[in-house]
Amino acid sequence: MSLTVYGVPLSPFVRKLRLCLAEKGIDYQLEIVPPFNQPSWFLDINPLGRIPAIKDGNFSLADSSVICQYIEDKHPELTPLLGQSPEQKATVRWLEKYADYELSPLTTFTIFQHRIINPSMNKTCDENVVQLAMNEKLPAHFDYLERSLGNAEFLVGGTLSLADLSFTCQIINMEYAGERLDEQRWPNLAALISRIKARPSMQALLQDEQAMLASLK
Ligand SMILES: N[C@@H](CCC(=O)N[C@@H](CS)C(=O)NCC(=O)O)C(=O)O
Repeated sequence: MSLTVYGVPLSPFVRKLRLCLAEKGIDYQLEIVPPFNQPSWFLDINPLGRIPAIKDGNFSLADSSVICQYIEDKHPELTPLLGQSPEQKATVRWLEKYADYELSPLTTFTIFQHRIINPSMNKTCDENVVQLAMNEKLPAHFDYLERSLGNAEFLVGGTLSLADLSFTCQIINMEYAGERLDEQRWPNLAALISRIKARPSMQALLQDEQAMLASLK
């Protein structure tokens, strides 16, 4: 097996990459590298010290979006996840970026961080910032994404893409921290999350993540 993914299972960005590989049917090995105190060889791959990164033969690369794009370009014969037409490709990139840069500061780096990571490191959970993220900041994003999805089965082009995976990966970290998207208010998004979570690619990962989640709790 020549492809190695570096990271930890609970990271939404690692999860996104692993889903991308699973949906394309690409084998890889996961080598655990935490998001802090990384060895110097890892900082040679990503001087920013962020996970995931990969090694594919002699080639190393960092950043989940860049890696998924590389995998898509390298294996055009496998299930495409980045759209078909220029418009679809641009929209997938936009929504992936939206999830990674607009949702993650709230779902992962606020709610998951305070409720799960902080207590595991003997730091306090600031419930005020969690409530602010959940009740004041996230709803406008969910409104936008609910409108973008409409009654469609997937966010872009009627087929699974990295837009759906990136969004759902962020929601999973929020759910691990005890919060759920209100299905009365955002019914289409809630249904999308259920569909993506039911996929075999996701089911396999979620089982894999439970042990690590339990150890943090
Ligand atoms: N844009 C990056 C974000 C990766 C990221 O922020 N990963 C977190 C873990 S969820 C991390 O490694 N944080 C450590 C740090 O920022 O020092 C990607 O998509 O790969």
